[in-house]
Amino acid sequence: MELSKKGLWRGVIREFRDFMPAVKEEYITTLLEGNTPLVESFNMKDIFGEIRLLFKFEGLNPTCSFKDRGMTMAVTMARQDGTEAVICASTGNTSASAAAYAARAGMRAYVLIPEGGVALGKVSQAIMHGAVVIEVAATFDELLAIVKEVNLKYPVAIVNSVNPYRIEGQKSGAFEIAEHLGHAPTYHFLPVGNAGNITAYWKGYKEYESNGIIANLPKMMGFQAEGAAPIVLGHPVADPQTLATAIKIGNPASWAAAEKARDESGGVIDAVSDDEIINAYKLVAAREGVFCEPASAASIAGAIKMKEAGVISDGDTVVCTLTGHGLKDPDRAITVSTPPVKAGAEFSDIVKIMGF
Ligand code: AN7
Repeated sequence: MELSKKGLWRGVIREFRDFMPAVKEEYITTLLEGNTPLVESFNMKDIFGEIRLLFKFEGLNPTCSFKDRGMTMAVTMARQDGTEAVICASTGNTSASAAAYAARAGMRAYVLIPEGGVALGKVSQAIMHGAVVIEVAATFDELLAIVKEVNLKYPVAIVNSVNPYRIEGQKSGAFEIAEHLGHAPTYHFLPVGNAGNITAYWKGYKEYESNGIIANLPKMMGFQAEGAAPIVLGHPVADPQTLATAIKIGNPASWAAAEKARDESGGVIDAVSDDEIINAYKLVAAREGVFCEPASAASIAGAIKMKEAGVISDGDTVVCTLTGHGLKDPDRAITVSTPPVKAGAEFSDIVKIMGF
């Protein structure tokens, strides 16, 4: 038997070098992010019929969310520019990623999080990677304004998706899907919070299409949570509300770019309720063995809504980006599930519970 000759994955900057901003090799800061699975759905045909449905499972990145694709690029650039610290406001995943990549680069990280609004796993990551974690009684949007001001006045690089290098790195998700399928999907669904990811995916698809790597473009389908749906409403939401804390954002930084992605692609930005999000979150875990966090499931909830509305139909290829891992938010998983059955160490009791 021979060993596999497959090369080792080198992270998104090196793998997609021709499409990434030029950086010197010595500054590349990577945890070998990207190369995440595109998992085909088999067990949801009662809902989706003959739609080909696939999940881009971004929870399998190094810090368990899609943010790592952009963070490798943003931290690499900050390092190349000689900056010694990074800062972000975050609903959690950006802070986890910034903290990890800053640690890798030997830089300081400052992260501002809304008090009580960040899932446990994400806070634990930021702390473990040595970031200065500042919890504030404020919304994400208010914190982003503070972070922008710090960036203007002090030598600290902002690594929120207002940093254009974040978008450059994140567009690699679209490259991988295009390479995997050999074409773009008919529809691409994703959750929308600060709206960087929908912007990045659209940029990625367009770059592959204009370079002749793929011949088609998808319709971009963004879904906000009903209580945090500024783009759908057409105005900022001062006090956003949703169980999907990752997308609890009332004034997205990439608002205009997201609308452009929607309009150029002929797509939709719509909202789903928390009930629809939790239903999709439980469904994909129970039926497909894929555990994503609640915000990620807004993409699936959106696809279910669009299937019911007759927008997507048999023969379409539909990709849902599952932006973060379910283990990020164990509290929510436990809250929405049946608790474990308690039993004594008696063989007969246990087999009885098993139904024998
Ligand atoms: C799991 O970490 O904004 O529309 O500060 O963590 O690109 O903002 C997270 C966003 C979707 C929305 N799914 O993406 C942050 C943050 C998950 C997320 C989004 C986020 P964007």
